[in-house]
Amino acid sequence: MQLLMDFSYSTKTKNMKKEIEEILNAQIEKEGYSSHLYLAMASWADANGFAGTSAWLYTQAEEERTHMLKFVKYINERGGKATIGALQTPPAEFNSIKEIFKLVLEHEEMITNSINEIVAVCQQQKDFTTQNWVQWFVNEQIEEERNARTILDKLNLIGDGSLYLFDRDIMTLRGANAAANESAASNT
Ligand code: OFO
Repeated sequence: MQLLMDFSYSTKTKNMKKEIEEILNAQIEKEGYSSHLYLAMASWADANGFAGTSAWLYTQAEEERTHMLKFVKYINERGGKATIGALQTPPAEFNSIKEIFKLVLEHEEMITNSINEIVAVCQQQKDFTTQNWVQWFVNEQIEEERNARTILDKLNLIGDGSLYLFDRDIMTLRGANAAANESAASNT
């Protein structure tokens, strides 16, 4: 009796080169860690009474999870094999809201470099389909960095002042930046 199912009948063609599969799988881990990191920050902000900031970070953590899923689904759709590994433990303690957003910006700059590296590997490997697909992330990173910089600008303006209004209004920045991005896109 055959106990194991035979998956060799898969109709998917292997359209993905090893180099592309590897770098996209590495990005799954990075997007997963982004989600984890922002969740840890959200939890810290929540526990310290920053309801608005935690809402922003919880939403961001969800967004990062959808980014990770996009990579998982794309790799499998193109006949590659997406792998899900263990994630590094993010920090549990932060010194301030400003420190959190400095870390967010640094992290997003690292992700931007990582996405650019994917584009470079696509060009080397002449995988123009993946290069075209990953363009969504190239644009997304412009927004991610802009969001973090806008928030840091607000925090610099506040200086040592009260964070009450910042925490109350932070979610409106998400909408404002989305509108700015849309208008920038429609002008190109
Ligand atoms: Fe997935 O864009 Fe942030 O990390």
